[in-house]
Amino acid sequence: MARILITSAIPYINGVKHLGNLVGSQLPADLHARYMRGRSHEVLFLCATDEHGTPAELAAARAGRPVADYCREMHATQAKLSDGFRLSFDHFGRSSSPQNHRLTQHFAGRLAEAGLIREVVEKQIYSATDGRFLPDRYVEGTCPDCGYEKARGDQCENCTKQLDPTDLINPRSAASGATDLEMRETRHLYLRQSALRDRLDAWIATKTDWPVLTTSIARKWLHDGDGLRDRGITRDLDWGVPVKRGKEDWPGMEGKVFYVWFDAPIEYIACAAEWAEAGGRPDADWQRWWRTDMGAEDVRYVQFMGKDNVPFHTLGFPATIMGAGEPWKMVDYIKSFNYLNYDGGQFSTSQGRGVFMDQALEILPADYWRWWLLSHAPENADSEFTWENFQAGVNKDLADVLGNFVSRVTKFCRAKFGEAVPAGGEYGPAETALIRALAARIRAYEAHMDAIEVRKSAAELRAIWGLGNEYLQEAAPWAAFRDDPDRAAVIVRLALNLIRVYAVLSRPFIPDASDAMLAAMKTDDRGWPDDVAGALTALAPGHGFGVPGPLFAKVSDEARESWQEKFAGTRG
Ligand code: B3M
Ligand code: ZN
Repeated sequence: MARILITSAIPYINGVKHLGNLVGSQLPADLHARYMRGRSHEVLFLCATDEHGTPAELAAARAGRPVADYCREMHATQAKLSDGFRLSFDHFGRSSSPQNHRLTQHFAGRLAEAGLIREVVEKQIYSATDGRFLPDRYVEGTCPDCGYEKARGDQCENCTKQLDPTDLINPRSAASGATDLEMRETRHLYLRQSALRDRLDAWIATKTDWPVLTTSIARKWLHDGDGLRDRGITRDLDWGVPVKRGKEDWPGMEGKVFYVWFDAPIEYIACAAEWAEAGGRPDADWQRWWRTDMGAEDVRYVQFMGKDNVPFHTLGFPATIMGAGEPWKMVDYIKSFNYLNYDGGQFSTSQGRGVFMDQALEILPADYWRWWLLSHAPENADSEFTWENFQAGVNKDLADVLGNFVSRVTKFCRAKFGEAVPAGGEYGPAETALIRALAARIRAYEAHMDAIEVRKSAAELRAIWGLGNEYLQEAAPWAAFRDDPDRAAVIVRLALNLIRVYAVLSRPFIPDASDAMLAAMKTDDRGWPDDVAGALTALAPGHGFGVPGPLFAKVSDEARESWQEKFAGTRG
């Protein structure tokens, strides 16, 4: 039995996530966690909300709420949606937790002691009216390129030009509209990533098994000119982790907080501490996942994220850990994803374009989304959500293949033999052939799941479901029943057992349907089919079962069209 630590990139607090966010980190992480638990490994699966930074402050201001309240409420909202999608986190934490405050300050202190932090005095925009420095997004003005009057300090939304706040014409504070802006000196901490470059390079070089998407991004930032620049890790904001050196105040840093990308990855560790505290466990319980001097040396740590987050996880966070010089667990495998597009364009949070997690669950249960998203995960390239493709995937794979199999088998057995696994006859050549074919496919499925090849796993699972239908079609128990009821009993007995095996194998993808199949088979036996022949006799003659309601309803053309229309505009 192995021990697997799994983290998903922690979603920003500033609103409900869309399906593109979901399939880029949390959902495949959940697939892996469920699979590893299904194989009897010990798993700790962590996620949290990423609560600091300008986006959080601005979202709270827009909602007219104090930022701490806004974050608390939005964390609850996101937690509820995670549950709705059956994301099986052992803990869904918060980067604003006291644990993360302490650990972030601790890491900063260690880095300072190691000589890896330097102080830099720079000029930044200050608003006397607001009594504060204004981060890029807090400055608005006219775009020098296109003349758009509401361009933000980091980018013009109209023409997409990347901007510096000082580029803006007639700059004003986005918070108050004040125009009395001036340049003032402010002091910030920089992490000397450049000093760690060789160590990072050597470390990445050992990761020969990582997806190309991950290592190519890491290498690009390591080697492209000024890629691994020293990085400012503090900001002039109110909301965040106050800048301290361990427990000590940091002279000159009063009133400043750490940059959100400094504290967010540290939350992966803090989240384990939150998990322990929430469960009344001793510190040693989380340290055995995170400290290689306290039991974590045999942990396999896997991270999931969208490609835009890769530089922070291959370089930024490892630099923090290496630089701290303490025996913290480093990541063993980084699974990254491309983007999922929406119906000919992009999903967009700022424009409310696409389907968001709350909207998705309002129209269909989680399994429909989980199956389609995972079977179309943007692994090797960007992929696209279209309603036609979604309808086709759900109707074919879930309703026609899996749902239909379960329904046909259970209804036929109830009609001819009653609601118990029928006795009589023995497995013959057709069953032996099926078992052999199944075993080959199940071993392939395991190999893809072990390798976190999400699409290939889905394709293999679909083929495994297909084998059941093909067998049923050829063995034709309804025909056999007339001349040889024992033969029909054999076929049905195998098929009923196959439903349980399907429940176990499919569980990582479609947990609710898996529950429904196990409940229909009146069993809690989630034993993995290591031995396929044995697994297909687990439900013995006489074992009761029930006919479940339809596992999946088809998506009608009318429904598809109405959703297409409903989601064509932007979110209100
Ligand atoms: N919150 C970005 C994102 O949600 C960021 C990830 C942090 S992972 C430590 O895509
Ligand atoms: Zn512009």
